[in-house]
Amino acid sequence: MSDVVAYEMDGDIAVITIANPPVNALGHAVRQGLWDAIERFDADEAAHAAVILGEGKLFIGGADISEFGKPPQDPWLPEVVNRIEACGKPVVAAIQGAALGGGLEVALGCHYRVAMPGTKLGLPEVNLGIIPGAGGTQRTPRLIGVAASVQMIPAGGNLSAEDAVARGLADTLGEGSPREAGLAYARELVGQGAGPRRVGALPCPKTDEAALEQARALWRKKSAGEVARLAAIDAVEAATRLDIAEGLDEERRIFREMMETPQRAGLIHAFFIERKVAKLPEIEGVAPREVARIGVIGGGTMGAGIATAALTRGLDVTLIERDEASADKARATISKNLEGAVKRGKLSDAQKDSILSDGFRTATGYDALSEADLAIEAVFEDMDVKKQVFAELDRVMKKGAILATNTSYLDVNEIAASISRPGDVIGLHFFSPAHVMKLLEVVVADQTANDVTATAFALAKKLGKVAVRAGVCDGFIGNRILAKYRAAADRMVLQGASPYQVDRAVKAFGWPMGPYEMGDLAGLDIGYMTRKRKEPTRDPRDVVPTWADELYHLGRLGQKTGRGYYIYEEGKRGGQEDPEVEELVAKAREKQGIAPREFTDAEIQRRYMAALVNEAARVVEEGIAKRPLDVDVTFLYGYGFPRWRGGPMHWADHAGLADLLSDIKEYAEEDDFFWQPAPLLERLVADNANFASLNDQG
Ligand code: 3H9
Repeated sequence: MSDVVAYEMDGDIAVITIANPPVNALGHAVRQGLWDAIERFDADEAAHAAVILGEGKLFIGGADISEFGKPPQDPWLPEVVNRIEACGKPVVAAIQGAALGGGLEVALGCHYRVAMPGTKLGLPEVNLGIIPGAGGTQRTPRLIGVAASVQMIPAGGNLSAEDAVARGLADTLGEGSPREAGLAYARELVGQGAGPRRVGALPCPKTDEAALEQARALWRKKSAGEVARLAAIDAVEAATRLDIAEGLDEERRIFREMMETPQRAGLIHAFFIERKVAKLPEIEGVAPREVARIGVIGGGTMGAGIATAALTRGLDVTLIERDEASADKARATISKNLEGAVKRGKLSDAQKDSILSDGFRTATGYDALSEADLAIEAVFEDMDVKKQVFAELDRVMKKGAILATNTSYLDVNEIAASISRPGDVIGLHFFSPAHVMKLLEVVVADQTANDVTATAFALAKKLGKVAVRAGVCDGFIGNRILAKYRAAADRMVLQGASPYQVDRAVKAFGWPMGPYEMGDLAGLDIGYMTRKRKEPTRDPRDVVPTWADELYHLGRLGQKTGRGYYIYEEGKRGGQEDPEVEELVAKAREKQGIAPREFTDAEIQRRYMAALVNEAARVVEEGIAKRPLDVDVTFLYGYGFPRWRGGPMHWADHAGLADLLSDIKEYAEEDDFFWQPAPLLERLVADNANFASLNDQG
């Protein structure tokens, strides 16, 4: 009857199976198929109960997200769920793997739920900028109560099968296959003469003001600027004061409102690009090399972080240091990192101990890497030092091993050219702390073999990282673009904005931190060293933040010295603004004869983002990032760009490229050195196109 929904009889039980790989999403054909199957079951006198199953590893992953934004097609999911619920004979959902979003809503429309052990039952809609729209906010509190609902739904969270049964979201844990478990439960119900038990007909518990208030306070703080999480709480609250039909209408109204927000578009963009980022023609169908044993050279913060990331994911790690004392220090750092994982509940104490005793060793000579499949150097950022390390790796490593550098700006082509096997060389740019940060820039050099790139992507997956392909240039994708918008911030400060106003404005946009707070966190010595490094090639028209150099010379290096742009008091979160910094800035302006002017927060945000997007357009045009989505993923995972804005390139498309270009041209009237429009941006505006149109190119 339907390609994606099968109907068959097993004795007196109708078995309705959804087969719509990969996640049995509830696209139009599935909704229609389910509708038809339920109608048939209702009319089928030989069928005494029905079981709904999802074929494959999971029950249903939710509504079909790729249909969002397109004209809706009947029957809508809420109608399908209501139709299932209205059925005159018992309907059982047999759930395995996951029942998410609309998938759980279908299960809640069923009269009984059997969950297989290991299944996740959840409503992740808010992560996509919407709320559950097929009864999830109305039926869930009827089963698990208001407090548990406002813990789960605005978090986009889920319950394990065991938890779901304990709380009443599911009725029982299944045994055997989902089909066997569903049939057994259905037969039991038929034997008992049980009729339909409609969740919508159950009374909703009374409101729980304290739980609602607590949830609102939590999400106002945790996800400032996001609308869907708070809207989901409103929808649950509606369930407590309205009957089921009115409650479903109210949920629908809020759902539709959320569908229209740019946040929904941003979050769904983020969902798809993080799955698309690893799809690159150069590695499609290319088998990665096997990586089980890795070497890490250098046990500083970065090397120890990389080793920690690898160890926690089951890789065997040999760490090379120059002497025993440094090796012991590295071991201690790794042990502390693992201790943190134990505290966060990610590892057990016993796992930590066995990782350190079985999977990890240190050595002071390179020969220990003769059997390693891949080595990553994380030594001092100096070309000669790196070349020496690579010469050693070239000498000791087996044929087919991969030689990787964690450099954050040095020329990977030059490193590769210095050894006998440049095809095996790649950049793996981790972000600090490497065992926490999700981003990995995979820096592909001119001669890097495709299977080496494929291996880097496979390794990233194994490490739980999100890999982005980057080309070779100073700073690759992320840090190269960062340098530009940091410079735009310094220019605004020189012209009259205070660093604190810049930080505040940038945070109001949604960034987790402003550039000056970020500088304090990273250490102001890093910025100073970068300026020194770039000094020989600096254009005289470039703005130098002399006040930042002065802070460095005063030993105010940020959080680690208790003072930088901000003053940090022991035991207090965050820093206090420092009037002495304002004085240093004022002196710098005076020295250059600059009369300070006022900036609005909106102008600060606009200039900051214009500098970012303009440089990002160059990065794409030069092929450093293959597609705008690579920039978006880099900023979402490496720089804390607000996910609900989709990424800077998605934001730019939404803000309007023509407006952005006209801003840049206006800024260029006062400073045509810094504000040169990127040719790609000009071309897109001339063609009335956007960055998204470039996302399908390889
Ligand atoms: C909703 O339900 C709204 C309702 O309340 C109301 C409606 C009225 N749709 O992640 P994977 C694709 S909102 C379309 O790599 P995994 C995905 O793009 C929805 N496509 O697999 C990928 O495609 P490709 C609420 C989807 O095993 C492929 O499937 N649900 C959907 O690591 C494999 O995905 C959610 O938010 C979808 N719903 O993880 C759940 N889901 O191969 C979203 C996946 O072309 N999904 N695809 O790259 C997930 O969290 C994970 O995909 C899941 C499987 C855990 C299910």
